[in-house]
Amino acid sequence: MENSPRNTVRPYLITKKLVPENQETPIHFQNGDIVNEKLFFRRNHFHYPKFTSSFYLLPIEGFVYTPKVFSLQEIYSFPAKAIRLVLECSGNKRELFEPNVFGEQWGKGAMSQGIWKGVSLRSLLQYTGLLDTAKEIVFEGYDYGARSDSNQFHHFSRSLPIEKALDPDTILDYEYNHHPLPFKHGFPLRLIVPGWYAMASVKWIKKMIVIDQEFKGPFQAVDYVYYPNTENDHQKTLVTSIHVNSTIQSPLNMQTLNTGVYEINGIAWTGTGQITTVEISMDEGLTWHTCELVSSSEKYAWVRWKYIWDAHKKGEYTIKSKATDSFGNIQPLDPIWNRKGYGYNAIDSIKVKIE
Ligand SMILES: Nc1nc2c(c(=O)[nH]1)N[C@H]1C(S)=C(S)[C@@H](COP(=O)(O)O)O[C@H]1N2
Ligand SMILES: [Mo]
Repeated sequence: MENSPRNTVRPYLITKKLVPENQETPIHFQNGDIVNEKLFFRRNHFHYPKFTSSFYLLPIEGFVYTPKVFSLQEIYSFPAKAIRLVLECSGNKRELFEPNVFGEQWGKGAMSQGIWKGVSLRSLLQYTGLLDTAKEIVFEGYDYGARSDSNQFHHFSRSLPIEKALDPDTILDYEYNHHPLPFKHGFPLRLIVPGWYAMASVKWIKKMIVIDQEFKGPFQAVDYVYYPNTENDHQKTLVTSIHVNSTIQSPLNMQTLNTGVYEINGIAWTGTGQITTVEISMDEGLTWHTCELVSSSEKYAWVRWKYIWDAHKKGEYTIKSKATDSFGNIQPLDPIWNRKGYGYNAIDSIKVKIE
């Protein structure tokens, strides 16, 4: 009876807000490398958009030689590319910043991973060309609404510098895990920008506009900016690449265990290169041990790691995990605090009690 399907308990999304829908992945209960669409985190600024996908067309205009409108059929007919990659919200782990910062109070699950498939943006731009003065490409989403800082309506729009837009791994995606892209994740077309925090991966693309200057829309020039100071905007920088990071999935924070041998496991990821090392500490960071990487370390994807822990001594322990990537980036001991709470990547830390 105990193992009958009726009694199988499955994890759910963790609800942060209902409208717009913001829910996180139960990341501690993901033990594979592919997150099912049902458990993929959802992050929206506005209501879901309403549009008719049967007449869907994608215009590319602005500073191009030949403005062009692509049909979905055309886009599906171009050579496709599938990439396993982490999408991580730049607000992931925001609730851990001290002092606390305003914004969605994400725990550790504003991230997921799966297989994204679509056409390189680069191939579409071959048909339009780019003028010499082209600087950035703006991606406008179908969704829109008012922001709390103005009563004007805005679409969710963001831009990419031409160089990143031409990276063959930057794709216009129409499939997730070998199925049509789910509506909530941007059907029929979403941008996927590997290695960058997920705000760059604009869902429900309405049109693309090539511009000859820096885009200043509020989701680029107000939000998704690191502001190091509380009082002023000095030294602000744009949020782009995913920081090297790791999360301990098991045991759980504040779990009580009996003495015994345990497998500590988790994930590590980065937007720059690949993960090279994950280390673990059982003594608040005094001594570190190298973990075994369970899956192969690929660009854009998370790597799973484990460490066998002989917990024979009773007491309270602080377990920490620290990842390093091939660019030599290492998770810092303390988070890099910023006013809007982006890019949290301090060494991951949990407490357990052995009794
Ligand atoms: N059109 C549109 N694209 C968007 C957003 C949005 O609100 N509207 N949110 C962005 C942010 S901040 C994140 S973290 C990811 C979330 O993607 P998901 O909902 O598919 O997980 O989408 C990005 N793209
Ligand atoms: Mo996000």
